[in-house]
Amino acid sequence: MHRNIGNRNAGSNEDVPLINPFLEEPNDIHCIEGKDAILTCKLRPDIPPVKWLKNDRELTQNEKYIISMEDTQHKFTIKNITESDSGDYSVQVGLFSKKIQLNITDPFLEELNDIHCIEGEDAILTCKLRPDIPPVKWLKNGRELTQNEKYIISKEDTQHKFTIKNTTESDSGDYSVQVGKFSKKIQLNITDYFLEDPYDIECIEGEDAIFSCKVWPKSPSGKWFKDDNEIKPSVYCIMSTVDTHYELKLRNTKPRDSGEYCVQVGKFSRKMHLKIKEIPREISADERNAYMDPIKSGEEVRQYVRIQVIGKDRVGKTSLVHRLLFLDEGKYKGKSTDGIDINRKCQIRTSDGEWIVGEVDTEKEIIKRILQAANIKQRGTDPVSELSLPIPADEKQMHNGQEPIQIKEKKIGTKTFNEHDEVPKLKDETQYASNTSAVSSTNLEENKLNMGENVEKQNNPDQIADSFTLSAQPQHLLSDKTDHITEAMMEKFNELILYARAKKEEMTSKGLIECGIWDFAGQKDYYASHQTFFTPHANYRLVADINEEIKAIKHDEELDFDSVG
Ligand SMILES: Nc1nc2c(ncn2[C@@H]2O[C@H](COP(=O)(O)OP(=O)(O)O)[C@@H](O)[C@H]2O)c(=O)[nH]1
Ligand SMILES: [Mg+2]
Repeated sequence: MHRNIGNRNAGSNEDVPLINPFLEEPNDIHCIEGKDAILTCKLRPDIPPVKWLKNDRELTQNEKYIISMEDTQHKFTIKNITESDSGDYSVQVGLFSKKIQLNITDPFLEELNDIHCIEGEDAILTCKLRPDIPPVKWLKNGRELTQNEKYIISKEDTQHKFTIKNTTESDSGDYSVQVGKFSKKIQLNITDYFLEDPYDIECIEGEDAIFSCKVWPKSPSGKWFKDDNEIKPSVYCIMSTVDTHYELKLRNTKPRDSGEYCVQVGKFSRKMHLKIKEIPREISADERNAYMDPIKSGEEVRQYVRIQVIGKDRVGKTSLVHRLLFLDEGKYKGKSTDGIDINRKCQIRTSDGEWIVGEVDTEKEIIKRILQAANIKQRGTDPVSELSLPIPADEKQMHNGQEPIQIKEKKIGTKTFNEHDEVPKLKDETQYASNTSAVSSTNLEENKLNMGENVEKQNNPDQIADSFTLSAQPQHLLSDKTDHITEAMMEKFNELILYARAKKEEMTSKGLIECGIWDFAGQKDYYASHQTFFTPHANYRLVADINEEIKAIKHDEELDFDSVG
């Protein structure tokens, strides 16, 4: 009978049972991934062969699908199910068929929450999962984490836990729990007590050093350490807390304060270094104070006007600067500027906006005075007696019979530059520097610029006390006297500081502001370097050749303004 019925022949009436073979309705199945799903149905005995289909396609027995039967109970087992096994199945007996839906059950019983934890604490990631689920995997940024000293995986009933011991900043990130094909994300945010870290400090001895940091509100109070020893408050070590700012102020630092410091807030700490730069012992207490006072008082305003002269090559920039500064145009032969020439021979009076041209600037003055000091010690004499000393015969010879030229600086302050002032040839200086008696005209020119233009031949006896002489010296004499030179310079140091200060005060009282005229080279080669010097605070003078068609110039300048010299 069974065989007859089983001898299927579509359309043949004798093969088709006329009564419903299903003894009861099959149920939809919910199954957890990784498990076996068993689709069952109760069928009458003596029925034609039973077919199992998925999405209307017949499934045959194999490793994955097992078809079995026990009395009236028919079973279709799907082994080790995955997400792809879910779908509409049906059991078909002749013309009768019933649907069974297989659902892969989400193993997660609840949604997961992101975790916030403070650095140093243990972070516990948890999730509730169905019982009877395939193995649970914990991952960070897509990579599986296995149990070790840092990570502890545990479970209690449906509650699964992943503990991260002693968290640090690097533990923060995207974690996920994976069960079969299902996974859920948990974001771990490690909250640091420190909102702003303290940073390393380098300062000069005598300055105050202040370490500061900002922490989360309600953080525990901070402790400060130096080289692992807790710092106790004193008049030199002041600790303070303002809102969530912690501060350690070390007053009047000494070189021995250098070292590693640490601030600890609860379990968290930050390390930082303090480096104290020592002031040379040779500098006296007064000088130190003179140096430290402005540092402590905050800032010193430098008033300086920068005028930048720009424009194409050979349009007359340098000529314009020379004219503005009353420089001897006869001497300027239209030689191209290399790079940038900075002319500091000009000051601006704030009271009436008057330009004062031709002042000797402080820096050059200081250099001259140092050279003066060096020269005096070389000769083993002081400036007053110097002129009365006879010039040694051999020295005279070196000058080809000329007297050594004594050069006097012009009086600083009031005298404006006179273009007819005689500019001496500093032949002796050149020899001093190059240790040779042959002097090229180029050297002469360079020395003139180095030493400042405001020099004239010494011919006024009233100014002898201030005079200095630069004369040729054989090399061996120079080396013997190096220590004396250093000594002389140190002696002069105090005087120089006083001079510079007086000069500054004088300028301030007269309302004078230093002004520098920056003459840029116009050749294209220099364009790249010019960008460095362009600043919105400078005053620009664009020079153009009016012989060129103005439209073309305008176009050119607009295009190239950023790269114009
Ligand atoms: N005709 C005329 N020539 C000038 C004028 N200004 C400068 N020059 C000449 O143009 C040439 C280039 O001048 P210079 O100042 O070196 O140009 P810079 O390259 O822009 O600095 C020199 O030979 C100057 O003598 C001017 O106003 N008129
Ligand atoms: Mg030029």
